[in-house]
Amino acid sequence: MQDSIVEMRAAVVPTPLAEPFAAGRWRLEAVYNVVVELRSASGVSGIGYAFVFRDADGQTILAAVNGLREIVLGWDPLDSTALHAGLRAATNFVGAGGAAMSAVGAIDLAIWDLKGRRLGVPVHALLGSTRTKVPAYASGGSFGKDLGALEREVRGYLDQGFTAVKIKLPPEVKEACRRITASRTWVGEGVKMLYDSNQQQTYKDALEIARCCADNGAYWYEEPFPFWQLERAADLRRSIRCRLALGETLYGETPFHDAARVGAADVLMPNLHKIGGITAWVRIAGMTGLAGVALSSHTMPEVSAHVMSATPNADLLEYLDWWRLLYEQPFAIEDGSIIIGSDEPGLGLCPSKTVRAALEIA
Ligand code: SMN
Ligand code: MG
Repeated sequence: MQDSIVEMRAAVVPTPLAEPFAAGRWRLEAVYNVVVELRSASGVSGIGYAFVFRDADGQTILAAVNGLREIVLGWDPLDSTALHAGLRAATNFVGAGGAAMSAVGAIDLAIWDLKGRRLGVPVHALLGSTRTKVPAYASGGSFGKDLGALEREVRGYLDQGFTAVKIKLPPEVKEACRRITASRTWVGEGVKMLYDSNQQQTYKDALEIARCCADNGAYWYEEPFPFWQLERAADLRRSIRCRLALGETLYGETPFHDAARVGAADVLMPNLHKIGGITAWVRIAGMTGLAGVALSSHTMPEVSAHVMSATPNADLLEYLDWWRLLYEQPFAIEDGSIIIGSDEPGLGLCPSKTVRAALEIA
């Protein structure tokens, strides 16, 4: 059974969005995926991913991944906990977050894919779950859209079978509340609505928006404040009636410990590559589960479906179709759930032609 990683390839793969997306300070036309492939002496390979909003940031993570090659090569992929610790130790001085942590995350994801393929088991089963249907919400609602276009988009999600939808809120309180009250009338009682301020609000404005969310039965209100203001989020959370979610730009494991400790959120939203991969997810899931906080994965739905399937304190998975171009057969949506629909072991995702060409593999 002993094995050894003998090769690492990585590349930045741009994936254009079907339409431009505006959220917080971002105006996006494409995302840039850093794809990492590891191959072991036994001939098995695994692929992991990170993504960013600019090609230049993708190149920075790519450099960080390549800088970790000397740690990764020669390691037994089944010895993934120690390898993760080795990667964390190697990046300690460059920083406990940012590109270095995303590099660790992408490599860790590749290791878990490789491990599953080596053992002939899907990653969700390695993590202790046989459930292949993971409840999800559709995420979109760019605030670059007028109300008519927003309504068409939201109704489109319902037509696809989603029963939960998240939209972005612009920073002006009146316009934010207009979108909250209007969207409630489009979807009816049975559909969960989620609203995201992307770290753009003052305390007083956030209070008002949260009140509007509560009055309209929102499922959660997301990220009113900059990511480091955990205590402030905890203060707000104590004085509002709707649930508060945050965490998509937190790196590594420790800020999730801090967030749970101060009571910053009802739902924490780790992003798999930013936290350092599946090894980190398992720790965060344990820690937040004990603290009574729910987890919802941020982006990368196909990969996240595996960890969400095996997380007892999981809330809804975030679904966006932005990653479909990376896979031969992206997972389908049925009745508002993402279906881990492959009998393949590991992450069950065959790389698309575009990814294979970028990595220069067959
Ligand atoms: C978001 C952030 C980054 C990329 C896509 C979407 C957003 C979310 O804040 O919560 O989905
Ligand atoms: Mg968000």
